[in-house]
Amino acid sequence: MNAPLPQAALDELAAGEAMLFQPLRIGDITVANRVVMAPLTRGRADEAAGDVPGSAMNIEYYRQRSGAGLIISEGTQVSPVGKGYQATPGIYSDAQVEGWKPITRAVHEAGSKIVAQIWHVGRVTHPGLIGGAQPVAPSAVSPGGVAYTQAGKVEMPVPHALSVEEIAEVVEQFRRGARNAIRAGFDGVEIHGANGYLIDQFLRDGANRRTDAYGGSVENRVRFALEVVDAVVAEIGTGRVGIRLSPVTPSNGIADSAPQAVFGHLVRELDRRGIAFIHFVEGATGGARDLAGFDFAWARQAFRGVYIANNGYGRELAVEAVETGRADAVSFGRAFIANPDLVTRLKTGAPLNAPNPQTFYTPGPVGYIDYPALLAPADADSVAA
Ligand code: 8OZ
Repeated sequence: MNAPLPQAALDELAAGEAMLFQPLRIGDITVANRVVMAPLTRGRADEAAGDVPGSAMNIEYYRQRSGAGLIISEGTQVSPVGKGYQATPGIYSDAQVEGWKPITRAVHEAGSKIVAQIWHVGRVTHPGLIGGAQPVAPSAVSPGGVAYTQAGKVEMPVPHALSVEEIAEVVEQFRRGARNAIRAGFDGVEIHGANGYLIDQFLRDGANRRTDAYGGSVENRVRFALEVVDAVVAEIGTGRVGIRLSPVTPSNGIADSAPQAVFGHLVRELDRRGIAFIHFVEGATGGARDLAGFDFAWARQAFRGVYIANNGYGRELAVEAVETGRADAVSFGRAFIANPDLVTRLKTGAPLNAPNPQTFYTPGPVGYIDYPALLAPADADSVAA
């Protein structure tokens, strides 16, 4: 890999000229810059209407963040049972598709691109969030944490181990999610394969104790992920499909004895399929970057599609990562919550607003659409003119 750039060069590049701010082709999607808005659960869909997005404030939230070259939507469950948090939006009903349409339209009108993150939480939920149903997973192993339901904080129960027939149904739900995403005006999808949710549960031997074709060997544990990828690719084409992976995260009680082996095989198979991008959480999601267990530099070389890097990136590290070729693009999560105009701030070196974790998941506009931009777009135009 290339050596890091000297500080003076980084400063100069960060002043608007850096590769980070240059266009990129991500499969069939051309983006204006390499700053990606990471998927962010915000819990502000209309739950009473059936987990439907598209309120005026939902539209405004995404519109405000359209300076990102690419927006990855908050996780959208592919079925009612795939939901793990209050008021997360779905992508399985016609009402949800209609709800997403004004959001994707607003983002496109503002000159950005948006893919839907399609998501199934598997065992990371509670009957109180999924209409009384039992959560599902590869094996009957509890993640050992709590879920937040209308009734308050509750232990996540032991899930039902999916039968082979039921696995095929979940694959079809992901396929439908991808089809619906395109119907709703998204440019593509990101399959949520990270953070201890259903796909990750199949990948890891801590959660997957199966003895059939979906468990045991590395090839068997990767099978479900690839069946989902293949179904989604068959539905919308390789150039519009990416996946998010977190090979070493401990999120949501997930663990594996040998992540390099399982994610090594998966990355090679994804490369063979030619999907548009892999979005890597480097380290513990939202935490330490320096966890052992997976060689991200290897993955960068092994996968010929676009490498989107995530986790703990600031301006300097992001500029350096793209400039040296360690990544093609960099995603920002919490920084995008608090800075609707993050790209402008990164270009100019302006200070960033601090996110308020108290309002990450609360209903309503506070902490959602009221973070200040440096200049209102109209002001920015008049300054430029
Ligand atoms: C934080 C809170 C709720 C959900 C993830 C979808 O970790 C999430 C998530 C994060 O990927």
